[in-house]
Amino acid sequence: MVHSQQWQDPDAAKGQGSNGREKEAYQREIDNADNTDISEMEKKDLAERIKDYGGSAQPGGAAPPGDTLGLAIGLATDVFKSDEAVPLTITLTNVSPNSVQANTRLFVNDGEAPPPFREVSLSITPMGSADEVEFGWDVRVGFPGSDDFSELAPDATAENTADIADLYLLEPGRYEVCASYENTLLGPTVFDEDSGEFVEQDIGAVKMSVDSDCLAFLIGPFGRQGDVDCDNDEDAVDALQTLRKTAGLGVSQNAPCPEIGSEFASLFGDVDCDGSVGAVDALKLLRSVAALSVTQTEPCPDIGDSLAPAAPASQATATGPGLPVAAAAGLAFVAFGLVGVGGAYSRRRWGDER
Ligand SMILES: [Ca+2]
Ligand SMILES: [Ca+2]
Repeated sequence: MVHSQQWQDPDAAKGQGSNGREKEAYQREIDNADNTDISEMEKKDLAERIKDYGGSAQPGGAAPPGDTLGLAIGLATDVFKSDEAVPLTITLTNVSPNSVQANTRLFVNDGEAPPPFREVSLSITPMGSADEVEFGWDVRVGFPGSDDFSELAPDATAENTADIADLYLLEPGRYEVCASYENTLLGPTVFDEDSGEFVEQDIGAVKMSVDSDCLAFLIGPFGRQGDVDCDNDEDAVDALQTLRKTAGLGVSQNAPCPEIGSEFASLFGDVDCDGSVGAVDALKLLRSVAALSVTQTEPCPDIGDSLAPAAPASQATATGPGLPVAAAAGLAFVAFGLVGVGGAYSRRRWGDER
């Protein structure tokens, strides 16, 4: 059994807890190493992973934990189409009065990965649900190296942008996203050729964890035909908002909500699907409220019907044979398009060709 499969037995996984699950998964890879082409060096890397796993951030480092680093997240807008990227900006700020050494790689990984391999983990939950959205990848990133640590002057920031539509199994809907930063290392972990081991260098980096505030966003098409103010009903207020929009007046909506007339499930608010949003749409909303007939240009979702498409092709978590973890020199697999801060971002789906 390989690492990724270990995660796929929900009952076993639940019983074990995430720490035990991870630890066992890594141990399993070492145990299986004799049957694979994992080298001694890679075995050591795995052993290091186990050693470093399981700690939430311990106090220590040059600066005391708390009020040293601040974490913020940002989105350029709060409404996205289902085929669009959702670039989340993650900003780490030195909020202390002193310069600090910080792990500024800001690698976004599954919250169940060992701490050295996830400076940033996200919690994304559908509104009104407690179930977190699943992380869509099985990532192997190495320890943060020399380029991944930076000295941050007071108020200085490090930033990374991650496409959360790519990283997470998001479907059309409303979500809330919150981020956590965690660093458990005193400095970069580098491969020492003399000893043949990975060595954690103590540069007094800040060991701490910190959470960001949360943001709401919407992936669409989503919502219901005619509910132009996104308050989950189609009524005279929606007709009024449509008229206000048509008259160039301000519109009150329940955010996140697409702008009326924006290209979103055809034109948002175009309840008769004739290609424009206007007073006729408001009238038809009122007719619908009064249970009168409404003419539409078909195909067109009826007023009150869901604007969400049929289940989108969601990204499956790939499975495959266990592949050797990063070799010492690289600690990196196939580079991908996220903007990293001072370090190689890399990831791979299990089973992908290198
Ligand atoms: Ca409404
Ligand atoms: Ca119309």
